[in-house]
Amino acid sequence: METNEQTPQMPEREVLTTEQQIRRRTLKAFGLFGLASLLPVGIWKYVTSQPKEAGILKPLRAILNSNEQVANTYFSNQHLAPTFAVEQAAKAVRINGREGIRTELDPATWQLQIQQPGRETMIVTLDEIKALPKQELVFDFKCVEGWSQIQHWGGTRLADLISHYKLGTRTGQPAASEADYFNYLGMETPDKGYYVGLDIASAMHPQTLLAYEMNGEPLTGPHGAPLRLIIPVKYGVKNLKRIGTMTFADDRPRDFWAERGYDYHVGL
Ligand SMILES: Nc1nc2c(c(=O)[nH]1)N[C@H]1C(S)=C(S)[C@@H](COP(=O)(O)O)O[C@H]1N2
Ligand SMILES: [Mo]
Repeated sequence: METNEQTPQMPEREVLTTEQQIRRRTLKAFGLFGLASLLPVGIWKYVTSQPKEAGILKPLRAILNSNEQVANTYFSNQHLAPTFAVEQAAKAVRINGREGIRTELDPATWQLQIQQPGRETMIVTLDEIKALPKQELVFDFKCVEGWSQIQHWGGTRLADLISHYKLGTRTGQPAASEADYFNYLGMETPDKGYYVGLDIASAMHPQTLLAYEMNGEPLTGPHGAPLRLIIPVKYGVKNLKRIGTMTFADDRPRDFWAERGYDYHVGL
């Protein structure tokens, strides 16, 4: 959302009743059943009529495949955002929201700090993140203000970082099941000026990226250099620019716009 210096403002958005929220969450919890209820009938038929490969429907498998063993195969949150051809992506990408990114940042000294209960803070560099499998994504980025734009991002899947570094499990070992993961992942800018909380299933979603490129070029400062979150299952607000820290937790992490009265999940 567009904000001014002192008082961040956010326009009205659809407010769900508690009943609607529970219904949505229940649908999501049921995974593919939830998917069935959200997709147009034709698309659902297409997905279910595809042959299975290793127990996972092929169109979904195509998204999950990577050199890394993707831990998100445990998760039922498989509602996929539609994707587009690279040529359809906007050249002039909108810039919106500058909380936590107004100060200068030296990309050379930037490091990602990863915090997990009961474990020492882990440091990961941009080069290490770039060494993970690269994923590109062209999708319709939606802001709660009401605008949307087809955008082209490149980076690594957050799920790949999590499985590669064996992050986010209470055991500190690779996940044996979905239940091993902490419930939430919080992210903050290095100056703590902007922060978001994510349910772990959304964080592990196969389209959730730690992006370091936009339109095939390194990220620019206003778009969140050196590393930002791209999470198509959420509205723009959760797509935190300039990630400084990631913190796994069982309690809900703080969230900038939820603190200002908006729905915590802002899911799509
Ligand atoms: N650090 C930071 N990240 C942020 C915001 C912000 O104010 N500060 N605004 C959010 C909102 S509301 C939107 S719509 C998107 C916009 O991303 P863009 O500027 O790349 O278009 O960033 C999100 N991430
Ligand atoms: Mo936004």
